[in-house]
Amino acid sequence: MFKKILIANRGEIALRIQRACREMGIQSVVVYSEADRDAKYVKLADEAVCIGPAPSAQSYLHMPAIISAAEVTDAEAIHPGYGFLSENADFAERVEQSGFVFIGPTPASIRVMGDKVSAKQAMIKSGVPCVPGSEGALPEDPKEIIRIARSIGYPVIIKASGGGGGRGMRIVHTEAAVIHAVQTTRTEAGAAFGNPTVYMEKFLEHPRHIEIQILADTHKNAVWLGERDCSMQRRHQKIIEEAPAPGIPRRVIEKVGERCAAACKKIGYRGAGTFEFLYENGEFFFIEMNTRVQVEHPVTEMTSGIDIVQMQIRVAAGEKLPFTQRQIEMRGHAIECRINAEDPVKFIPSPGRITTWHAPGGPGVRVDSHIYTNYFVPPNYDSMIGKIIVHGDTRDQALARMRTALSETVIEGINTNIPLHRELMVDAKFVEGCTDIHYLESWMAARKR
Ligand code: MV4
Repeated sequence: MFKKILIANRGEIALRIQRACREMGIQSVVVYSEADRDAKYVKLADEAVCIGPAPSAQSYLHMPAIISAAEVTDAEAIHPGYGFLSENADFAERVEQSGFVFIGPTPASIRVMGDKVSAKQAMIKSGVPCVPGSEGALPEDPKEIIRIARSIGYPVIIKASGGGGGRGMRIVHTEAAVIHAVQTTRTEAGAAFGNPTVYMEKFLEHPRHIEIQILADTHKNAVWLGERDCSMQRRHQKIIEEAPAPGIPRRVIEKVGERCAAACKKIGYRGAGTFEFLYENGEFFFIEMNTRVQVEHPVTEMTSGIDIVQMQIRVAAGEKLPFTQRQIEMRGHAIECRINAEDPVKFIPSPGRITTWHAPGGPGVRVDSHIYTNYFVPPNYDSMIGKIIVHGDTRDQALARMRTALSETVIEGINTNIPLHRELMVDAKFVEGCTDIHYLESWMAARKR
């Protein structure tokens, strides 16, 4: 096992990774920008290295500074967390070329999944069900494009191969609009991602966003740890996640979960990963794979009892997964609310000093956050300041625990989205379960009037 790991991230996930290291007897080195000098994860770390000024481009995204920090502190491995450089294949490659272990998949896997056309092709080959669409990239010939769109049937969606997470997409309802839409998406994708390749899919109108968590080692073992329902989102920012997904038959999930684990073995995937699906009318359709630990990993940790971050570290060190699929037992129900420093109605970021912080507690309550009383939330980064995660025997119990947890939580000095979460936890449709990806935005539009 590693003696020392460098954590190339900030905020709650830097703290989360550090906790895993401490529990495993591994020394942790953190890196921080000038804006994060007083951060809790910096104070608690064994070692800390300042890597530059506040802007991410000059700190958390600055590869030479991070690799130098690993060199001067004699770290053996680098954990990228989520966001920043976590899905940058060039970074993973530079980490390995500098003699460190990248705690994540191989650069080749990251590259395949980063290109959405090649990711989809890998999934089709591995037997993972995908959204019906163009076989690979769209051709140049307008006649061919029209033919493909007709065979899929309208509405269709044009997506950039270099996009993902909701960037570079365009919905097309009629044949009259398709060529122009393809051209515009190509031009935008070329400018935004340096890759004008686009592909086409059937546009699903009311899907849910369900994802499958997997873990794989370098000894040909791969398991899936159930699913998460992440449909409650606004502008591609998830705010609530839960496991299991309410109302989906177990046999349907099991079939897709087994396919994901089999695909990992087939492509030689290592580490933690997430298969994202759209779920509509009882069917799963793969859209993208994330090759990092995700913000919402705690809901799976609560239902599986497995520490996903520790497993990432263990498989990166070459260890075998310490369990087989049969030994994994999912129990109860978990819900996560992401706490953002923002206006609960207008969503404008609300950085500043936290004057009061009372964390919730009690049975089945977990708080993953780096905040403290007197902490200054810097304006330079994502507005997420923590997550409240609850676990219960049933969804009803988890909901009750989340309502209690939210009622106990006090954050003063800045605005947060806690009032929004309090409303959603008693919303009849959410409580019923099975709300789709458009629910939150329509709910907000209806509330405004
Ligand atoms: C789709 C779709 C409907 N049909 N693909 C948005 C994020 C990116 N990961 C893929 N996305 C979508 N792809 C087809 N064929 C609808 C979305 C989508 C969405 C997906 C997941 C979660 C939230 C979303 C919000 C709007 C659109």
